[in-house]
Amino acid sequence: MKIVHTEKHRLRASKTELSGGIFIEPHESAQRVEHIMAELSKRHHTDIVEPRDFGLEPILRVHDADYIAFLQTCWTDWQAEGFEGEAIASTWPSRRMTRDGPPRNIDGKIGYYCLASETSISGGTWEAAEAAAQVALTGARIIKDGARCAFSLCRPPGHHAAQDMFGGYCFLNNAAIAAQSFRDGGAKRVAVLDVDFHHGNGTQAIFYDRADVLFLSLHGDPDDAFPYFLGGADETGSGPGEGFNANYPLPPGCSYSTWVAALTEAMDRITDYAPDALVVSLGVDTFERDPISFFKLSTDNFTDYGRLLAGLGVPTLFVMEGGYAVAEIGINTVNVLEGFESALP
Ligand code: Q9C
Ligand code: ZN
Repeated sequence: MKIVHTEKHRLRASKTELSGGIFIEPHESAQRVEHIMAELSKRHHTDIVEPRDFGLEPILRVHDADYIAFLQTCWTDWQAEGFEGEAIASTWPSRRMTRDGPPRNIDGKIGYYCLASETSISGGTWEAAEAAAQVALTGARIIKDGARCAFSLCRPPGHHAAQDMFGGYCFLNNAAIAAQSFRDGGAKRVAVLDVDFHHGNGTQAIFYDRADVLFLSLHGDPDDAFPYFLGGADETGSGPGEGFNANYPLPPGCSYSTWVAALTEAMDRITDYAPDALVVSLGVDTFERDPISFFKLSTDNFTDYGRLLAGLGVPTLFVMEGGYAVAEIGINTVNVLEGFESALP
């Protein structure tokens, strides 16, 4: 399958992640893509293409204009304030603090647009995020032009980013931007299946009141896992979107058999929906040795569920999300893609 990749992901090079009360080296690093590219090359996947530039318009179909302006100017504004470190939110419009709109000061503004403070913004973050969205859009175009599947190797990831919020290592919702571009290109119904360990809160929020995009997510129970404040099984959509959102929260220690039972249920929902295109938010942080997650998938399990996904018979765009066991991220990711390709007719 075609793989969309750009070296511009390296522009996302934040030096800090707030974790357990200290600053650590970010889990979400350039090495992740390096390992995936190395494994693709080792296993002779050579059909690698650069993203095209679709401009800001398809990004603005998903994200609010004031949020995009914030991302573009955040680092400059932060430096202009005289702050020494990277841009990190520390105050939010939380419960019982409901004054409307973003404040003028960047220290307040960043809190307005932030959902979790582990994610710092530094120089190049906007440029890398924008390039990752183009990687997703290019993958969608490859499928629109007739390919059965494609892999958009997005970095930074996207599924935690909502219309006007960043966090969880995400800035622009690559999968949602791709899904919306399928709709704008004539697809009647699109499904987004999120198999990252974490709930795709951003994607859910973006499509929650819509019936034209079915969102399904398998993830660590939000009682136990980030992002904590969304991802319950009782979140089924609102208004015209009622019945078009499906969450499968799963417990600590979740085995592959439990996980794949939920996947089978989600796949049945997709089959009933009969979408014209499928976007898979592909996080491989479900791996048993992932440093920040608690599912127990083995390397072979990734090949297995890749095969199962091909059985849906729907044109499929894989969009890279999380996965932090860096030494194995390439093997696990390429296993999904090869499992999928091996089961195509
Ligand atoms: N101490 C994605 O997988 N919380 N994002 C980390 C670790 C944030 C994960 C806590 C996890 C974000 C795309
Ligand atoms: Zn994740």
